Formats: sequence, structure tokens, C-alpha cells
Amino acid sequence: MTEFTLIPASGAAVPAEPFTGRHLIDGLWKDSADGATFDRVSPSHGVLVSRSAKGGEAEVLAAIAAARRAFDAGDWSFSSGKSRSEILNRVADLIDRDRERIARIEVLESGKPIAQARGEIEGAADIWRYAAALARMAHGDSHNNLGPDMLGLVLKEPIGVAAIITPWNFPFLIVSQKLPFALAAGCTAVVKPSEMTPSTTVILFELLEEAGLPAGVANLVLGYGDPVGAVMTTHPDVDMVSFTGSTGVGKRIVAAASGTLKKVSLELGGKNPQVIFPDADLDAAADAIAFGIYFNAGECCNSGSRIIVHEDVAEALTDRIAVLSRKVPFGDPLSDATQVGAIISDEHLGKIDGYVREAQAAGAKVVIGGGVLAVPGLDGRFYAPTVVAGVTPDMAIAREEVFGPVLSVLTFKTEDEAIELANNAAYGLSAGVWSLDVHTCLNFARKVRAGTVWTNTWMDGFAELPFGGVKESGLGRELGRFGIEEYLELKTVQMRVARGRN
Ligand code: TXE
Repeated sequence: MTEFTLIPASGAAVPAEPFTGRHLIDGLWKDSADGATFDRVSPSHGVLVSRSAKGGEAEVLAAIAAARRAFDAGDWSFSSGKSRSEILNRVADLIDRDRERIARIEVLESGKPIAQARGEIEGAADIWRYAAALARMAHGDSHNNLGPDMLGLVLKEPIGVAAIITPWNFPFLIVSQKLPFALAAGCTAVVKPSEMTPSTTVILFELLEEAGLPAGVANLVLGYGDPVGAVMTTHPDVDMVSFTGSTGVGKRIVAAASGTLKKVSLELGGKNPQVIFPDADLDAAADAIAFGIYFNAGECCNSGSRIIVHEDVAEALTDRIAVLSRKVPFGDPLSDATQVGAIISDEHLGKIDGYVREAQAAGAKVVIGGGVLAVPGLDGRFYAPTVVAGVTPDMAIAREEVFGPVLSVLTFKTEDEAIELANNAAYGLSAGVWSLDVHTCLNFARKVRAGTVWTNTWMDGFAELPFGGVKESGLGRELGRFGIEEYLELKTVQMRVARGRN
């Protein structure tokens, strides 16, 4: 395994004391009533990074009650878009100010490279600014063509109390794809970050307070899916759930929320295909494919984990990707040079390796990588950049979300076959096509079932563009101007006016 570009322990200092996380309920920082806590040990450095209050029913019920009171009081929900916008912009400035502090804790809790964490925090600040702009533009519609004495108003009102539940892979970015839009709409919120990566969300809430967000408008409860997440998804005072995480938990949330018919918005997994036609720029494709699979160590819903390449160019493309896999700087996430960091947990490392072993046993060929990799000087969990060729559509590695730095290579002969293979998954988050022929690209873009299609590129992202999936990848959209619509409800007002004056 020495064939990789290893970045050994950089010696960068890790904090001597763990970060302390508390709940923020109705403007007060609190420990849990029973004093319970949970710890997070760094997956890359083996040190205790954070100790957080472990929420129980008492905390989540108090947080929901606070959000409900704040919403019903109307000070926030009826405030002007301008005033909400000012606070959100202030939050963005504070995120920029504290970027380095947030990024370092994000690295230690998640194992991702510092350069990527910095990019994530910078991107999050941009989204807070974008949502701030939307706060001033969320307005309804009027109809004066209903007759001489009738006026119709379509109001866009905040939906109410939003429950926001986030995962561990992009803790700061994902809460920033939800909370600023909820706040921009005039909603109040209860937020629960993943138990693996709670601390950067705690820092975000410190910044919300500093920016002047009124008490009770956004509440934070730390802890596990059970009971915190479960109560958030069943409680009658919660009007909407916005969740990012696994498809399994997403389905459970839909069932849990059905008892009170809450609106549910879900960003779930993906098994995202890229089809490479023989006329593609193979160098550009190889670059983007390597980036798309190794970014965030493949722990990314948008990971380009499945390539479907024309058999005439399969070997040439796979060779290029193997060369890049050897070159990608891999190791200490606290080093500026690193591009692939650690895997989130031992359990997850075992799951990733299991997919590779199973594919091998079924006849696939590991071209490069395919095993746990030690990084000199670090007590962490690392998996080698891995390319598996000869994958067939029936293998689990071709259909299920591996969520690791593992690329599956499938081949095709005809365009129809390529599209059929691309659509052959329960997921439909994103997809890509590589060809110099615009007709080929457009045909693919129209026939593939996915929420996002990249043509001759992979995984660009913009606050302006909506993001979300079809099929088992989710419900609803985040970002773009649609991002705020998720948190708005329409109310129709019909007014009989000017009676007898015409
Ligand atoms: O996700 P979970 P996990 C996929 C990826 C990964 C797998 C498991 O394949 O290997 O999911 O990751 C909270 N009611 N993705 O276990 O369990 C939980 O506390 C309410 C894809 O981390 O879905 C956490 O805050 N909430 C994904 C959040 O749900 C519950 C990103 C996500 O946890 C709950 C992450 C319940 N019953 C993982 N149970 C993506 N789309 O990018 C748990 N939670």
C-alpha cells in the first residue's frame, strides 16, 4: 500500500481540553436535567474532541415548547424580511470571522481535511447571505381580475416550527442549507445535529446569539435519534421536519411524521452514476471522477461512486483514474496538503471494506487500494483510495451507498444501455455525462432520473441552484429560491371590497 501519496502526522496541535457542548433552549445554555453527556473521539487523531450534553425527553420537549411560543408570539414570524435579513447577514459575517476555529473542530470530529473544512465553512457563510437576500423577497401574489368587487390575496406565510435533523458528513454546511431558509421564512426551529459531530452546530448557535437572534427562535438539542429525533418527528407542535441522512431513517421519519401529517423534506442517499461516452475528454473526466469519489473520503451523498464507461475507452479511463488515485494526498486531515482524510467510525470502515470484499468474491477486480491504510503517526481510521473494475449491476457495490473512497466501474456498449444502467438504482440524487456531443449530453440529461445532472463536470454547487433527489434520494429541494419555499405555506384571502361603489 505504499503506492499512495501519504501525508504523515503533521504535528499540528490538537486541543488539550475537549469542547463542551450544551443545549440552547429559549435563549439559555443548559446541561441535561439528568447530567447525561456523550463523548466524541476523533476518528483521525484518537483524542477526545468533545463532550456534549445528552438530550432526553425533557430537553427536546422544552425546546419544542420554546420554539412554539416564539412562533406564536409573532415577534419573529411577523417581523419584516429586512430585519430578518440583517440578522442572517450578521451570522454570515461571524461565520467568516470564526472560520478557522469552526474548521478545526469540524476536522477533528469528522476526520475531513482542513482545506475542505475551510471550503465548507466559507460555502456555508455564502448560503447564509443568500438566504438573507431571499428573506426580503418572500412575498405572495394578488389577483384583481376576479370581478369588480373581489380581491384575491395569496399570502406566503412561515410554516411554523421546523425540526431540523442533520448528519455527520457536512455538519456545518447541511445545517446551513436548512436553518437560514427556515429563519428567512419566519419559522422558528429546533435543531439536532448528529451525535458524531455536534460541536460546530453548537458554535453556530453561539454566533446566532451574538448576531441578535431573539431567544427561543432557534433552539438546539444535542443527542441521539432516540429519543431526541424521534420526539421531534412525532410532536404535534412541530409543523415540519427537514432531515438529511440515511434513506432508512428518512423512511422512518415519514412514518413517524404521518401521525400528525407534518410536512417532511428529506435529503437522503445517492448511488450517483456518471456515463462516459467514447468521444469524452478522458483527462478531464478522470480528474473530475477522482475528485468526485475522493472528496470527503467518499462520505458524501453526491459522491460519484459509479461510473458507466463505454467499453472502448474503459481501460484508458481506468488507468488514468488509478494514476490520480496514487497521487491524491491522503492522510493527516490537519495538514494543509491533505485531500483525503479519515473515515467517520470503525463500524463504517468495516462496512466500506465489506462492500469491496463482497464485490471481489463476486468476480470484480480491485485495480487499486481495497483496504484499511495506516497513516504514520496517527491513531485513526483510514481507507485507501480504491477503484473496483468489472462491477456488474447485480452487485451490492453497484446499487448501495458505500459512502467511502470506493469507485465502481461498469461498462456499456450502446447509449440506451448506458441510460438504463444509470437509472438502475433505487436512488436518484445526481448523475453525470461526459461527451463532446451536446445532443448526447442533453439526451442523457432528459432521460436520467436524478435531481441534478452534471455534464462534463462533477459536483459544482451554487447557493442559487436547487438541490435534492428523486426516488429514494428524497423529497423536496434545498437551496436556490426554492430553498425558502419549503418553509412557506400558502394562505388564500378573498376580500369582497368596494361593495356598491361601481
Ligand atoms: O445516518 P442516520 P448515519 C448514509 C450513509 C451512511 C448511513 C448511516 O450511507 O453510511 O447513512 O449514517 C438522526 N428519528 N448517510 O447513521 O442514522 C441521527 O441522530 C429522527 C447519507 O449517521 O440517518 C442523525 O442526527 N432522527 C447522508 C441523523 O438522523 C434520527 C448523510 C442522521 O443519522 C433517527 C449521512 C430517528 N429515528 C449518512 N435515527 C447524506 N444524505 O448525505 C437517527 N436520527
